Amino acid sequence: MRPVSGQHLPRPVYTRVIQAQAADFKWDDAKKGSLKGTLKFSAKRAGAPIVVYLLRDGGEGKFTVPGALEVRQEGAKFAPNFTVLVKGQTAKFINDEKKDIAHNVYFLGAAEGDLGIFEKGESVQHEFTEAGEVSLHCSIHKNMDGKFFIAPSPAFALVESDAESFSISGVPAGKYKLKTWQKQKRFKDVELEVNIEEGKEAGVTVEMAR
Ligand SMILES: [Cu+2]
Repeated sequence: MRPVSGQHLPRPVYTRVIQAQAADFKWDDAKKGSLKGTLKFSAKRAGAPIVVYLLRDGGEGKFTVPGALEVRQEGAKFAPNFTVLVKGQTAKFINDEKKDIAHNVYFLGAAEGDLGIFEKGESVQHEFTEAGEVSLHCSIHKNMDGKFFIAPSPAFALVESDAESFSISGVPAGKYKLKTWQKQKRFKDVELEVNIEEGKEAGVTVEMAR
């Protein structure tokens, strides 16, 4: 018997949507600069990535959304298991099992939804229209999970667990709030003002304290 999709949804985990204003500003037409930064930690890091992202004062404006991200499911594992998408980007979940194994995808967090059950060789997709943290689950395989961070714009850097420096290029000149998101929260999240100037590389040190 086919399991009924969404039957065992746990209570949603509360995760705020990142509020980003709408604006007519056009990213592609803007004069650009870049940002280079270093993360400094007051204690040992969790073995998990950190995302540094920028929120533009006055609104994010219109930017080109990257093409669909493909997520595979062979062996009842989401691959990639974690990644950063950009607001408006689509994730396509592909059931590429070799055997007749069905999968489901439902997600909780900034976006919540259930894409139903799909068989070997089938795929489902979803456009993530809000920014924030989203956890991925399968109603058939309890241990199958993954995570997305949906960035509010393309101005972000994924800092892997063994890295401390980052750079973000192609950022429209202007004032921003730099924020952090941690896959495993161990430090206080940071909010800093940064100013991106045309043709220049701004520098920032991000202090991550407990
Ligand atoms: Cu599954």
